[in-house]
Amino acid sequence: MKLKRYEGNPVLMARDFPRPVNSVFNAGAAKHGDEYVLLNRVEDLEGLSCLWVARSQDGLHFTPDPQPAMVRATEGHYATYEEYGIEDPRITRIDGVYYITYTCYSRYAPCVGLARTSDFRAFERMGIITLPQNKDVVLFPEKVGGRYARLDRPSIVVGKCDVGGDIWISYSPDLLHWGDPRPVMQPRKGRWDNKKIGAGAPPIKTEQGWLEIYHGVRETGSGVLYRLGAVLLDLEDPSRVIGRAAEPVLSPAATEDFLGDVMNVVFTCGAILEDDGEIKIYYGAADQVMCLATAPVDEVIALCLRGKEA
Ligand code: BMA
Repeated sequence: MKLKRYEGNPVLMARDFPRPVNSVFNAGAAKHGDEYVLLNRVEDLEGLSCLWVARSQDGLHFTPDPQPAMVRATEGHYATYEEYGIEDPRITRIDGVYYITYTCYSRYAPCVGLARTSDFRAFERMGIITLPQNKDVVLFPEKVGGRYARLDRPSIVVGKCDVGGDIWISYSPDLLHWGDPRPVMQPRKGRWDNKKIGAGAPPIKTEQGWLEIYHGVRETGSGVLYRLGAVLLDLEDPSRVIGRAAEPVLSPAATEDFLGDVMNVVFTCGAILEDDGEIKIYYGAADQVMCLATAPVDEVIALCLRGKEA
């Protein structure tokens, strides 16, 4: 099973934006009323990222807003954490509010911020919800066992200085204070996701379990190689892996996956499950452009169930 790349890729490029920017990639995705919304990571010409909304009626053709939605704070509380920019937003709708988890970059290394919006016009920061180094936070769209839940990826040092990371779950009464952390899954030795892994799109609820599209990284002779994988987590206890696809669902293969600032990268922060069972996975290619790939969700789930447990 492989995701099908949209033949009109890329769906967004730097030149689509109303002012000169370096790149657009790793967007969070949501359906708000009859509109598809991508909250893009847009890197400016200085190399600092902000978050910028683009809208679409069909999920294929997107128009960026005139201005970014959120730019790094340069004064006040958040300036400490956002000094080098804000990146890789994920959007989760909980009880009608869209929560955004995003990477805050600063001299203190990455940590994760939480913001919210009800309309994708006004955005409000709520707090910093991890210590550094942590990234790839995705919120579950509903409480699990009476608590909010999230996946995250605290970085760990492997060997003397190499950085790796596993996917963890933790829980919260209020989305701001998190605890009860448990490991969920690890890189697999010798395989395509052997170096580090991180949650991609927020978990999608299906009858068979929580479907999580994640990224897996392998170190190669020419640098790191980012691919997308799929895993199914237990609905009642999402710290338990039901099945993890053995092979990636998307690997760099199209020209746009190689032609950019960082070669050999496909990276997702957002996916939408349509009523007809198609899953739309939006992904950044080569840290340069935004692309789309699709698959029947049942096929992705079947691949997870065929995979060995992590
Ligand atoms: C990760 C993040 C992503 C990026 C990827 C590949 O660590 O910084 O934003 O797409 O590396 O460069």
